[in-house]
Amino acid sequence: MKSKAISGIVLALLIASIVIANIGTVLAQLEADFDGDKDVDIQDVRRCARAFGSMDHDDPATSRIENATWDPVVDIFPEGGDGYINIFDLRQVCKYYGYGT
Ligand SMILES: [Ca+2]
Ligand SMILES: [Ca+2]
Repeated sequence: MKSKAISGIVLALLIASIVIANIGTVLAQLEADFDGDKDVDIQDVRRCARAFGSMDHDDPATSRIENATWDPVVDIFPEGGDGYINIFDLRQVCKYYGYGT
């Protein structure tokens, strides 16, 4: 009787840990859904790729306008963004490609 109760508690803890782990994944996947259509598809990758190489500010020391294609929504890596759209942001979108389809 006591071992069944312990097994039940262990099973409940296991299920709770799986649910908690998946909540983090789902939130990350939703973060990569830039257009809010509940899936991460080529449109989301395209939006990130369009901003690739941009920064949240223009560097006056260069002739290039770094913030011309800046899109703050696609700055998802590291968490909270870093002011640069680079391969790590694009990788994050591609990591969740196919979610919701
Ligand atoms: Ca989408
Ligand atoms: Ca970034």
